[in-house]
Amino acid sequence: MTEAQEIRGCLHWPALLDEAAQQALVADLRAVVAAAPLISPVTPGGRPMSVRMTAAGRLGWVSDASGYRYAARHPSGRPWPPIPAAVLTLWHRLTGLDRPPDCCLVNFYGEGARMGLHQDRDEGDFSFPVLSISLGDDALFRIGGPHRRDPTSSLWLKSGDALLLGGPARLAFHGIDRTRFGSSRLLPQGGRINLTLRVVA
Ligand code: MD3
Ligand code: FE
Repeated sequence: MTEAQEIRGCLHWPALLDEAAQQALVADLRAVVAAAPLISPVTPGGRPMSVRMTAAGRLGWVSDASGYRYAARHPSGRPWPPIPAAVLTLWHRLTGLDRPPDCCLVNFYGEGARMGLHQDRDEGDFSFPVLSISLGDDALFRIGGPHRRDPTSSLWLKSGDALLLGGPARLAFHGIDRTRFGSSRLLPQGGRINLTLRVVA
């Protein structure tokens, strides 16, 4: 395995996945999106997010007029498709955990999409890490500390990179300031996919 680098308590594996492994994941994700189409969530304030999302696994993330939460079904009423086997293998290998994640969130960043600084705290047990896998266009990731006012560090995430957020970093504020649309040729139409694997409860 390539060397991991530590930044603000996160472990970053640049270029963990080679081109063939990235292409294989994209093929798996096309099947996920066919079964559970991308949706445009709304923020708690009711504004549409620029990132489109879907999920695989026992639970996925949904948002509607009554708020946002983890749910066992896509808004279509169908259960979420299974998490691709290659994604589960990465989870077990990088976290060292025997238990599988409950959710593989799939975030899609088209041109101009971004994700504001936020904390992920809708899961039941913050002692479990979150694993992120980046595919496609470069993205400027920013991470701070447990308080919004804490200083932040930035890092470009590239296609094939993995990031493990555990320990104190699990409750750090983080976001995606921007992407370089079209910087990668992995997705023929451009864009970025980020997978986050989580234990929800
Ligand atoms: C740090 N996604 O889905 S991945 C998210 O690139 C999210 O789509 C971003 O933030 C993306 O919630 C960033 C890196 C990441 C994911 C989860 C974290 C960083 C994290 C959870 C806790 C702390
Ligand atoms: Fe997050």
